[in-house]
Amino acid sequence: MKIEAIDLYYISQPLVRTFTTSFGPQTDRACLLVAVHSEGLTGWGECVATNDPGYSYETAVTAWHILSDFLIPALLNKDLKEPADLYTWFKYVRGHPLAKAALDQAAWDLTAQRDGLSFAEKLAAPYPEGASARVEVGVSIGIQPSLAATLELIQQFVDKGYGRIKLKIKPGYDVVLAQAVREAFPDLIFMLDANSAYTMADVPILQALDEFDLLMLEQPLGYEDIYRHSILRPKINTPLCLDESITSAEHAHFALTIGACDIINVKPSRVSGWSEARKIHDIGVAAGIPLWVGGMLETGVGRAAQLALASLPGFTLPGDISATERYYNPDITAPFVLNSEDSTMTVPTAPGLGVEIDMERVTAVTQRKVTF
Ligand code: OSB
Ligand code: MG
Repeated sequence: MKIEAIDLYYISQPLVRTFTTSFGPQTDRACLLVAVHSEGLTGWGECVATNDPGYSYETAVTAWHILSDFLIPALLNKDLKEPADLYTWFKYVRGHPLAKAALDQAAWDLTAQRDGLSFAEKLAAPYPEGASARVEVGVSIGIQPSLAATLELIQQFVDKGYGRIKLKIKPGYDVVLAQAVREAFPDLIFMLDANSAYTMADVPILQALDEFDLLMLEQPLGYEDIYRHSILRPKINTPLCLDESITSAEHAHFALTIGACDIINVKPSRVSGWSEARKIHDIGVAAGIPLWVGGMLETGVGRAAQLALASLPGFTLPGDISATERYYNPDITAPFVLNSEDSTMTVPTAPGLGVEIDMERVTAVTQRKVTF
């Protein structure tokens, strides 16, 4: 497929509710969209880099630079056969996985449409089990102004049908939170995400979390520090999950080899895209560890592709793929809704991403658009 033109959008949408993590609060969510045109088809991708370099060193502005000055020129006029071709063309650009993943997503969407397959069917092609029709999901809750507000919000999401709750923690707001939640909800399946806010000096705090029967503890230590997670792991009983530290299949392999984690949160954006995410899926399955698909407050464009990834057989734990209306209302696509009876979301089945994009809404939230 000859890549004829690419549109790049900088959009910003208000969040339904402020999302606070150990990095700070977020009230509006910027992101980039790419639309890749070839042979009468358009593939869409979302770049989840945001306003600040808290989670990743990339921001929407650095991703705009990397996409427009390097990645888009490297893709234009190329003959795309399969999405993995992108890794060859992008190889000379070091890092910048979030920028790369946007075009990777669009390449999967485009080639899946060409093949008459849904994104999920195309991703699941190597597996005899195929893609699942529904995937289990949970909800990620930011740091709230008070414990009472947190408990109330958990109750609201439980009432909506969410079967797994994730809570953000930071030093000073950890044991007290876990204790209050466990007391109020004795049977709740919940987990904590520290976003790298702790060090080895905090081991006693992390050990104190053992008694709350957490599903897992996500990324307590430094974002580049796979090694110290391997030192921490035998010191705590809570299953340890890595997010930020796993930036490639190579690092997933390394982490499992040295015993740095029990579980991996696979975010396609964090690892340069869906081909690499699938490699990590295969490494995790071979190692016999549970996997789940992480989120970055995606719009419906990114959510559709996350659902496709989560439909692969190795994703056995609920993903951070909550209904889009909890972040954006309206969103730039038709909303993805929770199947409240079993805390699942339905994987799109139409060719490609299989989601309807509301171009009027895209135009309304676009701050900058360039066509290459
Ligand atoms: O660490 O998983 C994270 C959101 C933005 C950046 C990092 C993270 C998150 C979430 C939200 O936890 C997941 C979601 O609901 O999309
Ligand atoms: Mg995380």
